[in-house]
Amino acid sequence: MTQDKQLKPTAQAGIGRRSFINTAALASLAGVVACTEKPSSAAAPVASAPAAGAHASDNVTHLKPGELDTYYELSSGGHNGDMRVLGIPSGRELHRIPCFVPDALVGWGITNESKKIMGTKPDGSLKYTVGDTHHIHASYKDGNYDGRYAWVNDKINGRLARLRLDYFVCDKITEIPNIQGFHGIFPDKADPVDPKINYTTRVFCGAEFAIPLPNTGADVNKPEKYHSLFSCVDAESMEMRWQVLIDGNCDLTATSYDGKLAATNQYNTENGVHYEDMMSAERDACLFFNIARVEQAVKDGKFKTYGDSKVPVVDGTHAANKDPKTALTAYVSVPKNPHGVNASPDAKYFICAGKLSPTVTVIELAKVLDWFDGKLEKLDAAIVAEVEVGLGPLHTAFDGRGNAYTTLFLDSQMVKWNVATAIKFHAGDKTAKYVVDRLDVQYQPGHVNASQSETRAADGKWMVVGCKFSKDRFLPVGPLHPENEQLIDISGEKMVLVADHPARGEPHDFIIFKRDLVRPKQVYALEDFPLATKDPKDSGVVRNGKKVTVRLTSQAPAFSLREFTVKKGDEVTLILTNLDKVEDLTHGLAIPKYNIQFVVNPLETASVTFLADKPGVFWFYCTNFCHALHLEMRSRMIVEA
Ligand code: RUQ
Ligand code: CUA
Ligand code: CA
Repeated sequence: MTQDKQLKPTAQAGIGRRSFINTAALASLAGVVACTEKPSSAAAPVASAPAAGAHASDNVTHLKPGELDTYYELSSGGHNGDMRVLGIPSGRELHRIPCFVPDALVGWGITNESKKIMGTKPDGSLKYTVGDTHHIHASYKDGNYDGRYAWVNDKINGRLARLRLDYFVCDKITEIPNIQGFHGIFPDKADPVDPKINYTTRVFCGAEFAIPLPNTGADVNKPEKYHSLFSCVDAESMEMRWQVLIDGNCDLTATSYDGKLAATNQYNTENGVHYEDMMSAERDACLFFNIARVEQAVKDGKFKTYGDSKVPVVDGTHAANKDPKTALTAYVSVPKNPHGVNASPDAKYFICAGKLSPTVTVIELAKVLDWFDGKLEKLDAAIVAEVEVGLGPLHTAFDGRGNAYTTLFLDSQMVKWNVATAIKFHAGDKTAKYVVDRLDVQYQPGHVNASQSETRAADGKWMVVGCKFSKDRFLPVGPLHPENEQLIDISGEKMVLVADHPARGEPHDFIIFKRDLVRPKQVYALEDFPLATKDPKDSGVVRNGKKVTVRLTSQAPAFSLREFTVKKGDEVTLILTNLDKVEDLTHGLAIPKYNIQFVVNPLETASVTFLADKPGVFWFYCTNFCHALHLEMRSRMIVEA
């Protein structure tokens, strides 16, 4: 096969009506979005012909009261800065997990414990109060989720948060040095050299925006100084391990099941500063990292550091990686401004979606490894299919039966296509019909995921499509519309739209997994909190100069102290332990005029520190409805003048 042939996108007969979107057409991307929206007459779900055999949705459109969902969905919350937990198939939102931004319900960003995780300035105030979560992925063992952790990125301030899936709380946040526009993340699924480590020990992070390194203000007008870094964070310690200096940028991230490869799609190989520059080339890249070699280079001391950061940075640029046998990176050419790179559950392929090209590119991982071993002459030969699917392909999900489902943002459609047939078609069999089905969605889908899609155990039951525009699908609520998360049954040949769920802006990525893969605990353990007050009799006020510590406990319907007294000007640390050990018996503590509110779950301890700067009587009270005497659950804080 000639290189030329491999690089030319091949078209499925009858659907290859449009090719690349050019700069002129994209001059107003907003305009493109507006005029491809379907009129509301097209809003009703397109009837799919009834498929042979039973569908997952046959009996479960709505769960009956008291019935539990069979899958969890962990979803990002976009510039809400939070993380969400939903039940699938009901689409009910069960929980929001605060991480990067303060949360009034639980007092995240108010308690000392949460502030320590979030990070503070020298004056004790929060370092950041905004976040933009996009990508969420969980830890793996043997190619499936192991229920230990999940991670989510903050694009605004370049942070990675970890969630413990035993308590569904954020326990660590790491700020990544020398990057901006932190976008894609993916945990590894195995170690590249030690086969005994068949679980996640690293999290890879892609930076979308290139910045001068170091970013001190000296090199703002020197384009050659602008770079982005691909970063690795230790899954357990959450410390930075290493970074790779690259040409172009990172966007989304994927990892192979054998731990040997990670990849990121690149839409700005041009290193453009303006969008016209970023879309000037006909092709960009899917950039592969040889993890074992990167880590060997770090071990061998072949790295630099930038600015104040001590994190080793190895050189992954084109210039430094010309010889495949020593290369740390491989730049696989893919069409114009790709978005999304997803690993197929058979562990063989990464699929890179075209975005500005109507194609998807299938890259065979064994061939990329062959290239690194010097056994494949042309890297482009790792591309085993590059086929047209429709306009604006963004993300791809899988059903475990060889089919892929790609969101078509501009066409407002899901396209179901068969990977093996697409490979046949690309190899020259023009009778191979790789497009299996199309389904209109409402409207402009971004992310998609299917049940267990990003594991070896993809089960092809449910798919959720995150539609960026909901338009006319819900009661109008003013200018800011909810998004439309659509539930689609993919258990049959045809996709069947089952339900619309509104979502507050703005979820991006999500994962859907079987409920028995996590074992959440619903009551804390007293011993887990060094500050816990185990006996209500130990409650009281301890003074140390101007620093005052108040210990108290809660047991419905009372706090252990009826009142406590401090002096104006004291720095007060209030430590509250909830001694109620019954599931669901959470108390809250709010202090009027002191801007304090937080909750303590069963057997949890939390603390707040504040300056008693206002004299008077302050009724602190329980905010979380806990008892018939919940309203009476209040005590006095007396601040003496
Ligand atoms: S990226 S659809 Cu973070 Cu696709 Cu949002
Ligand atoms: Cu305790 Cu309400
Ligand atoms: Ca580009």
